[in-house]
Amino acid sequence: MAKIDKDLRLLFVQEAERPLTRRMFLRRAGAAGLLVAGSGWLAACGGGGGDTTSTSTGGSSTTGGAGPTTTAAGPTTTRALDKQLNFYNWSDYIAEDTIPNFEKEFGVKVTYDNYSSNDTLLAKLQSGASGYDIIVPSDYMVTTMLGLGLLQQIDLANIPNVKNLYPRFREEPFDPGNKYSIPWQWGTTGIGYNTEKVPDFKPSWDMMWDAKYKGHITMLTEIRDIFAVALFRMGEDINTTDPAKIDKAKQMLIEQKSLLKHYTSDTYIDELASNDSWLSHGYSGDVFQAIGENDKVAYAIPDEGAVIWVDSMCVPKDAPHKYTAEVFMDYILRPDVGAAISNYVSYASPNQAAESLVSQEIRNDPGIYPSAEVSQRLQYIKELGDATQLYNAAYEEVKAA
Ligand code: N2P
Repeated sequence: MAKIDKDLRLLFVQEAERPLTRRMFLRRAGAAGLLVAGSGWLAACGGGGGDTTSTSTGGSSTTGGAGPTTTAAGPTTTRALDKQLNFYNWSDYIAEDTIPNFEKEFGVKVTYDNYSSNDTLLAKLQSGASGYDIIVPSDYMVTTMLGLGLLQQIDLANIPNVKNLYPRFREEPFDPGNKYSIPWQWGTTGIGYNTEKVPDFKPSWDMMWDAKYKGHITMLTEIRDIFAVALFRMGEDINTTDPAKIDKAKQMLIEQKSLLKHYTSDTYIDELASNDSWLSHGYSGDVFQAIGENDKVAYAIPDEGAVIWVDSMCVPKDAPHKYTAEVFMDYILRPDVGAAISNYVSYASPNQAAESLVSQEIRNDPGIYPSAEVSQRLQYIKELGDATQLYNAAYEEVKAA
């Protein structure tokens, strides 16, 4: 018992240095021999690690208008919150207490479901009333959804903490003035690799075509992300609309297929952590979550360039609980809530007021907050209008090959 107390104290000393992610906690607790089956203390740390879809918190699994319709008590008075909020977010992208704390403070049940690509999110929204109140598309996908009329304007009067954002996140080209979107987190898409299994690693997309590592390479599932890798490798614009270049990128991706373990956007954290995957095309924070579990894993932004992105909270056109969604967004923009998310998921925060609360280890990590020099090689994916069909068709061919 005394040994366990000492080990626990040690864990908390480490925690004071850098807030532990759930994964880091589990790894350290496991190493210290503290994982006891049925331990209530551990159970309190939350659900399982593979939170891909349909994770429901707050004991509710309702999707749709469970709460009373939002009504204004009077023209200028405070409105009532709904009892329910339906939130659809990327997997591995929230601190474990973010939702429980909101539920406790506001008396709102949150149903929390996950997706792992913008393509899945778009398909869900296009398939009709999703019942979601908040979704978190990336920059270019906000533009796509606006073009398709899938989003509704938000009322910034209900989100006074919008002032906490860094100025650049108040004037994003895809939504100047935050009329439709409130930034959640941002990052880059690079390579997570195993320094021991890939001793000759070079920061180049060529690594993802190295036949020596056949069966241990994974690529993400998002169409534009995958094509961006091939186009960077070709030295081309990742937003090209030239059919010949898209076709060449397609051929390159088809050649790569036999080397892949698989395409995945939500299992590679665990696969990197357990030495199963040695080279993973992945999102920065996800790779840093794997690094928290396995110190042989590292993250690289290839010399040819990489995608930078910002994901933002938006309200679908048909959201049943819009006002409650705005109150939730305001809560997320609190400095302590925003910092806790970054500290847990290892992504960069758009919240300037949270800056001093984000752990130094995260703030000073150039893989999470890239230097000015590296930033010059980063590019945003852009919405391409009709040319999107060229990518979608090419992707179908890659899938079928
Ligand atoms: C989290 C992935 C988030 C970022 N797993 C992709 N834009």
